Amino acid sequence: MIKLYGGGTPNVHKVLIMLAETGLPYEVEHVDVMAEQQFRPEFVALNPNSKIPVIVDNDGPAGGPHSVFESGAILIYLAEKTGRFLPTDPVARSRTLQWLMFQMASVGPMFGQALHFSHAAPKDKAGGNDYAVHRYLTEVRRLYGVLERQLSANDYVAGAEYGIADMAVYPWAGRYRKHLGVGPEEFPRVAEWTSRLEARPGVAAVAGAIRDLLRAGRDATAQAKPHSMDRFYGRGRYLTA
Ligand SMILES: N[C@@H](CCC(=O)N[C@@H](CS)C(=O)NCC(=O)O)C(=O)O
Repeated sequence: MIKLYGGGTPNVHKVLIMLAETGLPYEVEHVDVMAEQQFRPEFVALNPNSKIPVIVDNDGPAGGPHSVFESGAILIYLAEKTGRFLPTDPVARSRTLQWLMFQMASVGPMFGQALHFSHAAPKDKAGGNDYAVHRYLTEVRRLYGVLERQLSANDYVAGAEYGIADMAVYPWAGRYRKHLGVGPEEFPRVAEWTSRLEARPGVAAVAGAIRDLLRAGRDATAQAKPHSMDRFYGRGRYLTA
């Protein structure tokens, strides 16, 4: 049995999709990041970086429990465990890992900042956040353009086959388009790829679970103490772990 420590976030969504696609038995433990549960010693022991998702595989490579943090590393671990969604052919494998790293290094962080400054950040003294909003939304649109070109030449993000690179990109580029003010007609191949992924039984199977986790996250945000919000958003007052 695999335990997924998570909540309603795109990085957790990737792992839920992989678990559903592979059919591995799993259970979810909700970590309320708005209540600072990610800083509890037992969680820090699993992820020194205090972020979700984390998995613990009770049937790990050495026979006992094995924990993995960072969603990209979790996807690779589960792909290697099951022999699925990461090609063994060296060329196709290298391409999948390149696009997975592109998601981890660019799509996730930049979309995250764009959403933060568009929807969550308090206004500055002049009543806005124009510089930050433009900087990150410009980068988001550039990244959509990269994906559009790639998906115009290939059925899936890393080439001809569906795999962990699609699972990593979809929860961000597929699901947050509207929140980022990007119309479906702007990047039609990305929109078509999104619909194709959403028709997959594995992706559809976890849509309800991620909605429930997102709702729990919204409720937790509404109840979060100002101190926890400052810490979660890294507002500079709590520099120690
Ligand atoms: N690169 C990490 C990012 C994980 C991440 O940012 N998780 C957020 C979810 S919103 C989190 O746990 N934040 C809690 C915090 O920053 O205190 C991954 O892909 O796993």
